[in-house]
This record gives sequence, structure tokens and C-alpha cells, in this order.
Amino acid sequence: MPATFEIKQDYVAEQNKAKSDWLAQDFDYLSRKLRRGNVDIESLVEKARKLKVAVPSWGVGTGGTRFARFPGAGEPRGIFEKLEDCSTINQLVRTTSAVSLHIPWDKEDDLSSLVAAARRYGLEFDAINSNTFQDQPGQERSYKFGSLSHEDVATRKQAIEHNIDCIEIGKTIGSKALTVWVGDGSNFAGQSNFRLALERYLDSMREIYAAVPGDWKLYIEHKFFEPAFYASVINDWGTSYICAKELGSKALCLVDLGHHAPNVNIEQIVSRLIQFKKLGGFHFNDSKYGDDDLDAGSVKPFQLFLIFNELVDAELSKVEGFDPSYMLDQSHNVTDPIESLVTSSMEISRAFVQAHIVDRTKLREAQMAGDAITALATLKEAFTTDVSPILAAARERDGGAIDPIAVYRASGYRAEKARERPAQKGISAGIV
Ligand SMILES: [Mn+2]
Repeated sequence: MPATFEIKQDYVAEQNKAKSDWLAQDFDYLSRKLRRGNVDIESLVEKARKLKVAVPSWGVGTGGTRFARFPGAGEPRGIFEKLEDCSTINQLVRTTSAVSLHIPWDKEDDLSSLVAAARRYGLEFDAINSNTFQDQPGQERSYKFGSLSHEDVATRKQAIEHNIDCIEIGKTIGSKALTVWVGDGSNFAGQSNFRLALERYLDSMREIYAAVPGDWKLYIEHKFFEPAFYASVINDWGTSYICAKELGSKALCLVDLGHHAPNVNIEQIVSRLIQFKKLGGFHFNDSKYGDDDLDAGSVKPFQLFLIFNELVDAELSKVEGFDPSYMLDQSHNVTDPIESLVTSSMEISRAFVQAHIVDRTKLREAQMAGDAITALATLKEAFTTDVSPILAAARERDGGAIDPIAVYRASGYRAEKARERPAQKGISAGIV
């Protein structure tokens, strides 16, 4: 393999030097400010260093809409180049050492080379995602009218077998979870029998569940619309919860932030799933209307904070079995995908650290006293605290960049990749 451009560790360290004095000053100020509220800044830095967010392999390519896709320069042309970009993201932020694969988009016959490449980059494989929402070349039966819930038993069988193939791939590369999202649903009233469709889905999922290893998790991802515009089979968290409960302890619910109607109280859904031990994890993104594409924290940072408020509350309360996986799932249509994923991972860390600042004793007292003003003010105090110096210090201590976007841009990585990776006709990587 010819040597390809990479951002050298020395380069990151050199770039950090120019910012380290300012960081020390900001860190010191924040440290003193937090101490007034009996918060130890060092413990927050350690929390930030431990947080892990998986990057989606499909996120490093430019996404698109159903209208068009505008490819960027130097896009990865296959899974090995996607891993290279994922490694660059992790090198800068140090919280994204896991990559979530999507089969068949990332199908690779030589799995041992894939594992070796990941190891070389210091990456591991997170949940593996199956795909029965589009037809693949040479596929015998079409998913036009559904997959796991299809009326036709042979089509269901094909979709089940694909999921079992994904589990087999996952076993080889070290994944510990399968994420199943289906595009099944209907576009017209009367097109589908709701009850029978869900029964067929559950029957199919029971077969997949049986193939899931004992130390794995099976994530069920709900979505209220799209590609089906009248009704989705797994339309909401309630349906997801019921299916996870029907299937058994390995089955858990995955919450994709963009898969809810506007203004739905997602933090409350998260709380419910925590309470009933069915929260599997997240696909983080943000949304203004009905998409699931925008960068995490870019539209509703307070919502992201409130979700982490629930998660941190569960962590501190030591809720039994609480161990959610964090993944990003976005479509980058107008940005350099690396910059979007870097920024988004930092927003996840920001919300997580801010949620750790919440004075939970004060909050609880306000709740018991019926003091809504103080309760909200307690949350807002944490949410309005600029924890950037904590995040920067956590990155720097792990060898990452104090200012990841600045380092990335200064490195010329994208221009180098544009030279190394001339565009190929027909590449469709990145469509979510
Ligand atoms: Mn998703």
C-alpha cells in the first residue's frame, strides 16, 4: 500500500503549543469558578476522557438528499479510506475510537485486512448495521414493499439471512451489537394491515434474535416516517419498547434523535427507557423539521443537554444495567464530513460534561419544594457554563488537538486526500 498523507502526532503537539497558554488561563478561571460550587474540575476532565462516541463509516462521505448529492473533494472511495478518515477524527478529538459499519455499504471480503487496518489506526468496531431498506445488485427479491415485515415469506427470509450474515461479519471484526432499522411501512391508508405487519416483523426478529450471541446486544431503531410516509412499522419508542420486551434481554431500544416528530420530548422518552431497562443507545444528530441529518447540537443544544441530564442522572444513581452506546448518525451535505463529525463529537462531550455540573441536590430540593424557577435555573446554570477548557484539556492530555478544526484545516489533509483519491464515477458513499 503506498504511503498516504496523515496528520503527524508531532504536528498536533506543535499546533497545540500556540494555544496552551490561553488554555491554561481559561482552565484556571473555570477551575476556580467551579470550585465555588464544590465541583472538582479534574474529575470532569477524567469524565470527558472516558466518554466514547462511535463514528458512522457512512458519515465520512458526503451525504445527500433525494434531490441531489454534491460530492466533496477527496472523499473516501471504500471502507479502508473511510477508516483512514475515522482515524483522523479520532486523532484530533480522542473520543471516537469506535467505528460503526453498514453492510453491504462496507462489505469487504478480506475481513482480516479490515481488522488489521483498524488495529493499525487504533480503532475498533462498534455496532454493525444491517440494510434491508434498499435493493442490492443481484438481489433476488425486492424490498420495495418491505423486508422483515414483507407479506412474502421468501422476502422476509432473505432479510433475516442478511441480518444473520451481518452478525457473522460482526463476530469476525469484534462488534458486540447489531442495529436493525427497517424502512418497512406504508404510503397509503389501507395499504398495510398494521397488526399483521408488526406480527411478521416480530416473527422475523425472533429468528435474528436467536442468532445474536449471548454477549451481544440487538438494537431496535424506530423512526416515525421516511421512507414510508403514511405509517412506519417501527414508528415510535413505544413500539420499539414492546418489541424489545417481546424479544428478550439482548434486545434494546436505540434512540435516533432525528426519528421523532418536531417538539417531541425526547429526554422524557430517554428517561422512560432507562427506567424500564431498555435503553440501548443513541444515534446522535440534530433536526429542525423532519430530517435526521444535521450535526449534533447544531439546532437544539439545550435538548442535547437535557438528554444528557437524564443519562448522567442514571449514571450517578447507578441504575442497574445502564450502559448505553453513543453513536453519531448524520448526513453531511454542505460541510467537510470530517469537520462535522469532529464538531459533533465535541458537542456530545460538551453536553455530557455540562450535565455533570448540575447541582443535583439543589435540583432535587427545588423539585420537592415545588420551586420551578430554581429547578430550571439549576439546569440553566450548568447549561450556560462554558466547559470548552475542560474538553480541550481532555483532548490535549490524550494527544488530541486543543483546537481540532484549526489543526485539521492547517494540516491540509483534505487537499492531500483530493490528490490521493481522485473521484470515481458512480460512488454513492455517504447516503444515509
Ligand atoms: Mn439512525
